[in-house]
Amino acid sequence: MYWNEASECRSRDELEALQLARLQGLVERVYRQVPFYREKLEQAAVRPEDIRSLEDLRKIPFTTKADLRDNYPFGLFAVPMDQIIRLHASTGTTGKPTVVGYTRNDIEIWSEVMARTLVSAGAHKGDIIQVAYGYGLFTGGLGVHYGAEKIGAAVVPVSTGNTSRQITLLQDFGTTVLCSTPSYALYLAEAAEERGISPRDLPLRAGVFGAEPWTEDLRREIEKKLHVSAIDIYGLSEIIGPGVAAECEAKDGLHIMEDHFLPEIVDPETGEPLGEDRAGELVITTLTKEGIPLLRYRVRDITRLTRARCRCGRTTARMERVTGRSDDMLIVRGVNVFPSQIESALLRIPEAAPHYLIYVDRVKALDRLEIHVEVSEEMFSDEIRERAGIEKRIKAEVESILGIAVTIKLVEPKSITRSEGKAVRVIDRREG
Ligand code: DLL
Repeated sequence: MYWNEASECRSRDELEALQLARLQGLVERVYRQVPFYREKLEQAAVRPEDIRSLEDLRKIPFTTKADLRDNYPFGLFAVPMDQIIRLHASTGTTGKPTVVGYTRNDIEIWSEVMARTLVSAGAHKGDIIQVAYGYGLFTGGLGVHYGAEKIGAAVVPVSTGNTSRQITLLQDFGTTVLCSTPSYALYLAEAAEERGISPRDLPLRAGVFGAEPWTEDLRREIEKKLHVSAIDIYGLSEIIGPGVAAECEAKDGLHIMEDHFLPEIVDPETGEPLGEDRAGELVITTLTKEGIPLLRYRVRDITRLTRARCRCGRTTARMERVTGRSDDMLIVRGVNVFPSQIESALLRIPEAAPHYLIYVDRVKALDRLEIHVEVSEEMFSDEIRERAGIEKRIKAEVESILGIAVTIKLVEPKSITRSEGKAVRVIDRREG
């Protein structure tokens, strides 16, 4: 099922011709309207007419999150403020948030790409879509909301939190599609179970999950517990919000909405473009956005691209599920560690609950990784000997994946704070 077959299934030649025309228009526009870009392009000795093919994209300098922060709040906007009808912002870990502005046309494009996303996840008119992403400056809630309205579904704008109410709505309204972070979906499934409600008895059919990295194992766990087909959706506020890429029923990579977002993969260290199927940092150029268009934006997420035809019939490039970010990748004793690797290991141990928290400390100049893992109620009350056995098995599993020594600490069920939005998985207590 497609929302917009003409756009999602164009021939590659047609698509690339459209991308080039849009790219040329974009460079021309920002050169004229955004002093920051004019200066950057001039420094690189690139003029709009130098963009003659998609390969010429490489001549354009990158834009980074630091550029957005330096031009806080509206310095990179490409239209007068009276053309902006919405502002969103993402909370940075340091300093000022990054602010994005949307024109009416940007909101239309966002609704369009979210409509494609939801239909590709199996939603349609007549569905009851419970939006448990946060509404507010975060793009998750309103982004999904507009897409759901566009396809003609009934939207339940419940936002995050109030788990009891979420469950009541799932039951009473007969929600058919749930949209939330994957960690919250798992939490909801467990909370429902605790209240003696079996998701099997609910009409819920599909889950549209994203906003944080998750694994194939977690997908299986959520699908089993919530009794849904779980689809991965991807996006970031700087580019538009959710709606940048989404899985189809084949669940074999996320289709990038390539007529609006031009993807590249580069080496995170050198910035050199990498070929098809090589893992590296995602870079996106927004081809159609008016409010805050971005040229070659360094997304920091690590993935790889394929342009091989998908069996769903869409012709757009697919990105592999994001395993982590180049900047929140942990380096522990010189080894690169992604929280998702630890999650996969835990999900292979039946006694371990997929709730965990990774502490990184530096003890006598040596990095230490301690992972707190929740166990089931029965296991926790088991004898010390049995618990030691489980700890040992988890340790062996994690160490075999990471290749470094870790300490495992089993903690009481429900003792790790649940998140309603993005899960906090890492507490890095190292100095400097
Ligand atoms: O998280 C937008 C969004 C909302 C996406 C709802 C999907 C669903 P930001 O708050 O700007 O925007 O965070 C963007 O979150 O660069 C990734 O690191 C991470 N992220 C988003 N989706 C996924 C995903 C929204 N499916 C940052 N898998 C991105 C892995 C994801 N990471």
